[in-house]
Amino acid sequence: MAEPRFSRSWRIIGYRSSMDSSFRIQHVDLFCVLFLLFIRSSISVSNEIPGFCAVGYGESECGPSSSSKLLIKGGTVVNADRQEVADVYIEDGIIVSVQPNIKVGDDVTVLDATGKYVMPGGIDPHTHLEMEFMGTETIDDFFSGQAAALSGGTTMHIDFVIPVNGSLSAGFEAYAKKAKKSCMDYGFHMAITKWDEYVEREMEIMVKEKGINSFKFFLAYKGSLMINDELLLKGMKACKSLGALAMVHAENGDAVAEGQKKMIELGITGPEGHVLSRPPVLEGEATGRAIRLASFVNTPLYVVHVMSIDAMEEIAKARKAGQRVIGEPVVSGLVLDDSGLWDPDFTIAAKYVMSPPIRKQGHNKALQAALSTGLLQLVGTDHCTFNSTQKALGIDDFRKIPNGVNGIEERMHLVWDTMVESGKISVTDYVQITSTECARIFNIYPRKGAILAGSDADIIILNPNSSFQITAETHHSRTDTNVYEGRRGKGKVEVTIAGGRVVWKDGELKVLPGTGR
Ligand code: URQ
Ligand code: ZN
Ligand code: ZN
Repeated sequence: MAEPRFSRSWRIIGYRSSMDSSFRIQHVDLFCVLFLLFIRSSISVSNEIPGFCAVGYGESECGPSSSSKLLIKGGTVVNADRQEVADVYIEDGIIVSVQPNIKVGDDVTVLDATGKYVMPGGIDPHTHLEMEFMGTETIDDFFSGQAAALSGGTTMHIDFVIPVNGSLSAGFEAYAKKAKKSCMDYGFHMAITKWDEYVEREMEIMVKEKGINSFKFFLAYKGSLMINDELLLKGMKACKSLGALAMVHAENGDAVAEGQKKMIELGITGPEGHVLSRPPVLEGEATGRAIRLASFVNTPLYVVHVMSIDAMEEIAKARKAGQRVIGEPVVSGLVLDDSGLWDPDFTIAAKYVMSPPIRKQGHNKALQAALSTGLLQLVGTDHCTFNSTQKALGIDDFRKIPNGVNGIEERMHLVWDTMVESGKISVTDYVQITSTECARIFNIYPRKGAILAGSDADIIILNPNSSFQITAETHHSRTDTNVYEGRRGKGKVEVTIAGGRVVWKDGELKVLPGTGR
């Protein structure tokens, strides 16, 4: 009987036979209650996020602060190329002026930033929100992942669209839908997982009509996302002709499969098998291969999540030879080592499983050094969160542990503490590697990545004399574990402004689904 599911008549008909009248009435009420709950739930997504409140800064009712006029007073304004003590005046989401002693009326909300740094909000070039992967879906969606980002001083991210059955447009539509609940600005890269006569045309449409200017090729994840060199060459040539940037996940997927088989045959099924099955040499081989093929095609190359000395040295060699290669370390590779993967407690060890794997002590220090001297150019997170239940899909076979770690909320703090507090880089370098360089590479500078008149008002106020502590208990991601659990450090992002609205202050998040562009 083809009646619409929620028509009253269907429901009553459905139950008349077995239920007494009072029950039916209850049923109707139950239906209204369910309907109201459904409406309410779309509003309450955000209530699952700790520290969230709908009351805007300096406002009484819900939502981000709507006072569109803001003055940030007396801070040290830092851009990638200079720093100065100056005020920043904002109207309607745009920076109007940056100069000392700006006078304003009393309809302007004033934030005191004396003794603190006023910097462009972080831009994370590498995230996976609401991504279907390895038989499950990342636990953070576009709302929770972005809310976590904002509470950590990141005001934009660039996510990876995965084609649907190889179709780029279908993939784009799916991700555009996911992103509707955004509470901060975002961009898209597109993965290429298959090649046929349509893909090249679709890449052109993505570049010319959909605002995508970068495409990612996976040389690992055999049987799912992995592509071969023939496709990589075709993809690089298409990127060259379209003026798009080729990005690569560089691990030798065939050798990884071999390594995995060997571990299982040795009876090693735990998370440590993950790191043992894909050693740094397999990352170095694939990075070198991709770099040489990019020079053969003569097109720039962006190497994502550089996790080892092996890969970093391939990039450094190519750059020294004048080749346009960009290297992106991620926070996990910069500050962690592989010791956690050997923890006897599966839940603890599995949270560190990502690819390429987090490496032995020493690789992280070398990546920090390469980043501080410009051999590597910007820092991402590869935020790709699966909670402990999802990770347990691989409880008896590490090949089934969904790969990915958190970081979108912790990046700005961990880079400040590890790289600035330690004196490895300056404050202007910090802005360069956490915001400006990403904006420049993906062609959104200076709208993004700068505190200049005319730029979007995506700004953070960082107090260098304060400190932070990371725990899954207090973080804003939806996952129940955190690979930086218990970590403390210097520097605290006290205020985050996104699109001219104060969305994070005094430990409170004020974000609304649908405000991100
Ligand atoms: O490889 C990636 O970048 C995705 C699938 C995230 N997972 C990971 O382990 N890096
Ligand atoms: Zn990857
Ligand atoms: Zn990734």
